[in-house]
Amino acid sequence: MKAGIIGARGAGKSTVFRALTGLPPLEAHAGQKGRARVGQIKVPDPRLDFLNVLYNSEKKIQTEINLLDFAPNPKEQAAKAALDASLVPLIRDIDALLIVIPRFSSPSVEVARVIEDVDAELVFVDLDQVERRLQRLAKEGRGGDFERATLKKCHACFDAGCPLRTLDLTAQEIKTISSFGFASQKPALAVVNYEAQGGPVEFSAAATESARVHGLELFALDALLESELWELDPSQQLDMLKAAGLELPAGARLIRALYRCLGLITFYTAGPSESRAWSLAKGATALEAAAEIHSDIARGFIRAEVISFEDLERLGSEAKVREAGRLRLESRDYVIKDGDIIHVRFKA
Ligand SMILES: Nc1nc2c(ncn2[C@@H]2O[C@H](COP(=O)(O)OP(=O)(O)O)[C@@H](O)[C@H]2O)c(=O)[nH]1
Ligand SMILES: [Mg+2]
Repeated sequence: MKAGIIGARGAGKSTVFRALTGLPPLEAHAGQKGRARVGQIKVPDPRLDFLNVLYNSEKKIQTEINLLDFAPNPKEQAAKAALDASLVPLIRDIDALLIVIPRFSSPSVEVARVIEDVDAELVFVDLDQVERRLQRLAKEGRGGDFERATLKKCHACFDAGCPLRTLDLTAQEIKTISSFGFASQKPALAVVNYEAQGGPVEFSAAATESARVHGLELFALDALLESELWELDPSQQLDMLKAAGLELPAGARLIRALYRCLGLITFYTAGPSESRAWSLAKGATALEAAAEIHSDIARGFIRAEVISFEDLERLGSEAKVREAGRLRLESRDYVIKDGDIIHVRFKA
C-alpha cells in the first residue's frame, strides 16, 4: 500500500514523514523524476508476533506501508497555495492521501478552512480531467455511454464542490473511472500537525463537521515531537510518549487509522518457514485472499482451512483447535474475517 503526503509549503509534510519513518526529507529535486522520497512503515502486530513464536517460524513478515514525501517544486517557491498542483500527476497511482494541516504555528488555524482549500484544489484538477475526457468522448460520437454517464455523475459532484470520496458509486462505476486515478477519490486522513505541549488537541465543531462532510478522518500528530523520538532509545521514547499523553507511536496509530479509512482487514498465514500478515479489503473472499498470496494458489483453489486468531490464542495450538472441531474448511466464497489464519489447499 502506498500513501502520499500532501499539503501547503511549510505545513510540516516532511516533518510528518520523518515522524512516521525516521527518515530525513529530500531537500531538492531535479525534475519530476526522483521527486518522491519513499519510506516504509512496518505494521507492528502482536497477533503476528504470537504466531511467529507459536509456529517457531524462520521468518516473520509484517505488512508494510510505503509513505511518500515530495520534494518542493522550486517553481512554486513563493506559492502560498493549499497544495502544490505539480504533485497531482505523482499521486495518481497511490492508495491514500495524508493531508497535512499546520496547527503548530497557531492553534487558531482553521482546520475546516484548510480542508476546504485542499479539497478545492483536488476537485479542480479532477474536474479538468473529467471535462477533457467528456470532450473527447463527444468527438468520438458513438459508444462510451456508461463511461459518459459516470463522468457526468462525477461532474455534478464537482459542481457541488464535493470530492469524489464522498460520492456513492457502484462497483461498475468505480471500475469505469479507476484508470483516471482521481485525486479527490482517494481515501484520505486530515493530519492535524499540532503541539502536544499545549495540551491535548481539541477540534472545533466546525473542524469535525468539515471533516465529516469531506469524508476525512482527523488524525492528530505532533510531528516535531515524534520526529525527535527517533533519536532516543526505546525506553526514553516510551517515556516521552507517555508524557505527551500518547499510548502508541505515530506509525502504529497511523496504520490503524489508514486501515480503517481504506476498509482493510488483516489475515495471516503461518507455518515453520514463515508467519506472515496480509492486508485485504473488508468483504473479500477466500479466493481473493488466495490470489493475494499467489495467483497459482488462487487458480488451483480447492478449500481454505481457516482458524480464527481468538480460537488459536485461547486453545494454544493448532492441534487443540482441530480437536475442538474449530478448524473450518471453507469454500472460495467464504468471506475472510479480520484475524483469520488460513491455509489454502490447492491443485498445483
Ligand atoms: N514547532 C513545530 N514546528 C514544526 C512542526 N512541524 C513542522 N515544523 C517546522 O515547520 C517548518 C516546515 O516543515 P517541513 O516539514 O519542512 O514542511 P513541508 O514544506 O510541508 O515539508 C520546519 O522548520 C519545521 O521544523 C511542529 O509540529 N511543531
Ligand atoms: Mg517538505
